[in-house]
Amino acid sequence: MSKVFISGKLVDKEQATISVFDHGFLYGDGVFEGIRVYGSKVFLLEEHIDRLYEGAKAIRLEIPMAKADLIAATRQTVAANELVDGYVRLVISRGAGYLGLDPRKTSNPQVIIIADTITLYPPETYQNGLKLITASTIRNHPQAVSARVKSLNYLNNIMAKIEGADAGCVEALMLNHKGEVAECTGDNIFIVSRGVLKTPSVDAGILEGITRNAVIRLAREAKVPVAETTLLRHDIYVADECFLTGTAAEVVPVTSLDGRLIGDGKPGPITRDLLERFRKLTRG
Ligand code: PXG
Repeated sequence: MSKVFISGKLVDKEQATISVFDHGFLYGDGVFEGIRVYGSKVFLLEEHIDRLYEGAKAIRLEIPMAKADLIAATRQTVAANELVDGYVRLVISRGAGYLGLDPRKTSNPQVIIIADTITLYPPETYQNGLKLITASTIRNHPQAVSARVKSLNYLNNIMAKIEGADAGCVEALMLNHKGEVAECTGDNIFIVSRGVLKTPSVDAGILEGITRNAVIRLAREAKVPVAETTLLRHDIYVADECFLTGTAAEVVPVTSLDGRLIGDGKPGPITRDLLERFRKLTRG
């Protein structure tokens, strides 16, 4: 029986319910995190918790728990579910109010922690790479709610995901309001060009991925030069290598974009090395 943390305690998942008046449900008013569990340990938990609190602050939502208590509750939920390798979802929603936008009329922000198994890409994907298309739906405009907030409103990304699925792709590239490369619907993007690892900077209007940052650290350890820089689709078309990073995907090679093969159409050496290093980091 799986246990969910809600209202300050662990309950059976059937008992883990929220109000239909919760503004997380009515308006997507809240923030979330998705975190991996490897060998019973919650991976980079503090970084995820920091991002969650920063996002909540940006949307003026006060998480009704101290960081240390939320960290402890996350570990407790993983342990109660005897999760060895899996996924933890933290959801903070504004709480129940009335049928109107005003968050001041809500009370009881909800803190929910779900520990579950995770569906991964099949091993072939890591050997052969993914095909991508560019979605027409752009990433959140930076002058709307920042893409750095992992908010409960993912509609732009969901629309882009559908565009990808229509084209037979499991991920899709999203551009920003200037037409620059931002990221994929649930993953950050990197290319390798003449030996340099490049990825859009946070200013491009992206989620600052925890996996992205871990991979940048691994690349620096491997003495691969890293540049956080503006990328255009053309840069990806002519790149030597391309890969995505994310909590679920880890490091996944990309071998074509909009029908253009990237490099020789096979996962490249720097991609494979970083994938290997990431696996060592997470699996010891
Ligand atoms: N960009 C976006 C838009 C994301 O939502 C990432 C990049 C990668 O960030 P991390 O911190 O995971 O390296 C994400 C991650 C899931 C799932 O269950 C993952 C994400 C969002 C929704 C679902 O796989 N986001």
